[in-house]
Amino acid sequence: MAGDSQLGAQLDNILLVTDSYKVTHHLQYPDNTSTVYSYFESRGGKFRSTVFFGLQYILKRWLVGPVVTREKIDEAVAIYKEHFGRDLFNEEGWNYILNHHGGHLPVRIKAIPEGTVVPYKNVLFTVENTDPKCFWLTNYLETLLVQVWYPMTVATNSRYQKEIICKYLDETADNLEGLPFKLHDFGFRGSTSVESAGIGGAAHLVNFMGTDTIAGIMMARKYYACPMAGFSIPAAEHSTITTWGREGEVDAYRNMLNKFPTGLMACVSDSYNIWNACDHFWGGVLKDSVVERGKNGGVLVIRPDSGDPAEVVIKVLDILGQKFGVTKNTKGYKMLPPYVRIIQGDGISYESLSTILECMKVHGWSSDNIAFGSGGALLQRIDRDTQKCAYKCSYTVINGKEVNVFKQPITDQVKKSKKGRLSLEVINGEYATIQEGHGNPKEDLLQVVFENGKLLRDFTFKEVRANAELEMVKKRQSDS
Ligand code: AOY
Repeated sequence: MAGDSQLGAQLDNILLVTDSYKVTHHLQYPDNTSTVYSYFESRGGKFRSTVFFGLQYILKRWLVGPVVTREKIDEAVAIYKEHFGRDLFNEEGWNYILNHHGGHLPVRIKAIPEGTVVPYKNVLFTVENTDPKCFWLTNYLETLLVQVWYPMTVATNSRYQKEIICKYLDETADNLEGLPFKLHDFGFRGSTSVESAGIGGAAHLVNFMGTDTIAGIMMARKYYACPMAGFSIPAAEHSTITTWGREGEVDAYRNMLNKFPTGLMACVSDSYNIWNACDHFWGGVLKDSVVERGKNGGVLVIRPDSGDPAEVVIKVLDILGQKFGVTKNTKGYKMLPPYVRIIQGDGISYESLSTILECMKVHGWSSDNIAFGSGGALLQRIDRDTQKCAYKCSYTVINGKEVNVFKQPITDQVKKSKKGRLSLEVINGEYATIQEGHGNPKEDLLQVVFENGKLLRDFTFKEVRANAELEMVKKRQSDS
């Protein structure tokens, strides 16, 4: 039992990664059911389009290869017997997969390529059993597969923030060059687990290149063949400043300049009085050192971390502008000298970004002076309802007869589901889900990514990023 814990738990037991009630569902379908076909969609939600991302991680982590073994079946038998107080587990069905499929799951999963941006209310992936005896397996997998809502929703939320920043750079900056580093992931500590931080961190990196969430980098490396998906810089936290004592604040800042004499360096500056820190320390006692550091290509990034974000950002920019001077860029907006920038990492969300950037614009400041950090709102302040993610059966074969199935609750039209076999096509330049098997297979954008235990498509992070890139960025890249 090498690798097993004290309780003899089989690691990664797919038989146990489901909701309890699903363990009883093989007994509930009509007699002679031979196919169950289900699909996943965003039924609506906060953002009109979703970035599809993260299914490949789930497939590689849980479904690829001979994932059913004698030991896992034995463990599931014992666990479910105790859990329900009786024998309900489909031991025969799982034994069949072990004996007739070598433990490979007899299902086919078709999905839109990862990184694709699809309007909500369209099919994103479909699942069906490939062995008629395993009709019950399709929805046994729902619990695990629907967890794709998380990476998909983080990638979507992050991309909508990229759209906002892009718009303001387009209006107030010389170019869009800085965009990939304008929203830095601060969310590791606010995540519910290292695994979640990895998944969410990687999802943010679909759109951006800056992160402090190392777990996200490791996830992109292992599951999406990306050697280094994200970058960071030396930066202070409050402890590295406050340990110098209140009287030692300026010495702490001077030490930062000395220890990091070149390149980008960020310093949180609100430990006591952000106005004083900008006015009398960075722009006063330390000003010559900051300017000198600039001559070696150094960039000091000042980080306020409290107060009303929009107000604080404007006031910090005004103080730094007075102290270090300002120039006007090609669009007529104010720029600090190239060796001083700011990063706002407190209170950043999809909602607050527009407020801050609009406030900067109104006050004549280019958005190129600032970068943002986001933690809780980026990786945690979302749920499955943010994009109303759901997995529903739309087609079945019973007694050899094909049946289109759906739900249509009188109490909620939003919960109405699609009917029949589905294909995702572009019609008149727009994504459309074709129902009831009426789609044209040649036009179907859903690709088989998994079949009978094998991964059939392996997307690289580079492909995912290219698929998710903003239209404005793609246009600028093709123009130049
Ligand atoms: N990191 C840019 C690099 C990162 C951070 C991480 C929570 C950074 C801060 C910074 O400049 O200030 C986790 C809070 C901050």
